[in-house]
Amino acid sequence: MSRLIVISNRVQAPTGSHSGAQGGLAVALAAALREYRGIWFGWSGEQTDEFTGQISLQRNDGVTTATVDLEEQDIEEYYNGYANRTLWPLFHYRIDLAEYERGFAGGYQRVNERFAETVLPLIEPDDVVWIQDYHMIPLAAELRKRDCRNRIGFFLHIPWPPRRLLSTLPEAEELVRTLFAYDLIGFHTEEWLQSFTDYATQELGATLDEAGRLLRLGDREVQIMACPIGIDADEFIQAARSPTARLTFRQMRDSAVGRAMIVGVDRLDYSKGLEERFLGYERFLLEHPEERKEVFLLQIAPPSRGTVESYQKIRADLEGLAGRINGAYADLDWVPIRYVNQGYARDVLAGVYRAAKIGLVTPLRDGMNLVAKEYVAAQDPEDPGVLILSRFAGAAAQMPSALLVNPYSAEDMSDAIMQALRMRREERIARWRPMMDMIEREDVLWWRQQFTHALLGDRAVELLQDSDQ
Ligand code: ADQ
Repeated sequence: MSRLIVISNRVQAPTGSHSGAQGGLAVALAAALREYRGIWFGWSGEQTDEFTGQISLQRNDGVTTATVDLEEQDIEEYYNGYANRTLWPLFHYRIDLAEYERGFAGGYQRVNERFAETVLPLIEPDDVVWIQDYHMIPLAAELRKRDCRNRIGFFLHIPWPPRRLLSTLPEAEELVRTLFAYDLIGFHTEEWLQSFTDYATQELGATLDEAGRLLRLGDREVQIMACPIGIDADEFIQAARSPTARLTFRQMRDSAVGRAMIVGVDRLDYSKGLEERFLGYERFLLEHPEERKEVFLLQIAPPSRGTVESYQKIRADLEGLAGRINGAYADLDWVPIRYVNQGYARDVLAGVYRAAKIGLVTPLRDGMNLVAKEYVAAQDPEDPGVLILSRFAGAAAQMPSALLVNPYSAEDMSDAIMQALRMRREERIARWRPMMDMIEREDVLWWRQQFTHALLGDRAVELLQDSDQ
């Protein structure tokens, strides 16, 4: 009987409750695995002295996970190196931060070979394989070298960079060639898909069919699709109605003492445009002195990837900036920025979102951005807040009724904050409704169905029937 094998860098065993801090992706993949049965394979997050390929199998809440430990050099070169210091900045258009080191590239290749060796015995002839994200681009090619004939799909969660930027990567050509080992490649938006086809056709001489959905290179043919990820809308709406969310909402409104709260929630990452956001908010305070004590910005940003230097720097820079702005504007009874460095459970976040009059989501570049969708989903339909959204987030393509801004322009952000504060209830509802409809329609279930159905074709139905038995 065929199953779905999901492979990603990190594996998150489901917790089975919305009070945890699980992201939408983990929830979505766990749900797909429950539906199609199967296994979720990846790195345990643990370090071992020497790589052995020994798999630890676990079953949690209906999902089987299979994880392996990596040795120190693997973690340094593959994860901290090529994934976080080379591909992540490059794919977010930050070639100024990208580090091109042969050692990183070699480690990335080695770990992908190790993953291929390790996971191969778990894959049965009828299984379909779904590989996630930029950590694992060459994995299908490595599996094919080991004679794996299964259908294999790949989904990229981050942007695909424009051709000219990608060309700066020494291994670009090789890396893109390995993608032709897949049967299907998914991106969040048409923009990322087009950047990919642009590189494949212009640099490698691949050809595209008339519909723009099938790329050919030599004897390989790969189907491509734009398939925007959604949130688990039902679960999030439920979380927003939970007692914890209600309590948080009341606490936040009480502590706001009648002031309008603006909220930002992001992993502490340079792609999220946090410094630019603070500067945009500072511009607003400067241009509108009469509004100063009427608002405050709550920025929630738990640190991530703390071992990478650029992440230590952004943390220090942001603390410095928040301190400077608070120093310049704070008064006895008001602090303009509340900056919080920790993660919160989803029902607490839902209460925070709902209490905020403005959701400020201004990444400089983002594959999708789920916070934008969560903010909208948590709003009171009778009195929703306003979403200010970067036009460089993948989510902007699906949410044209948000206030779209250029996050590089402090003036643009300042104007949008003013517009949001002045916006009447009717307009807020008129802008919110179509976003909410889209979030409910194109939720995370829809996303994985779109992808798995394209990957499996008619077999999707068969697999579902099998899993019912
Ligand atoms: P991320 O870069 O992690 O994901 P995003 O899509 O915004 O970005 O998702 C972040 C998730 O983490 C959200 O579900 C959010 O609620 C949660 N989160 C953030 N801060 C938190 C906090 N302080 N406490 C608790 N939870 C917090 C990558 C890509 C995105 C893409 C997703 C999914 O970079 O562009 O949308 O994958 O494909």
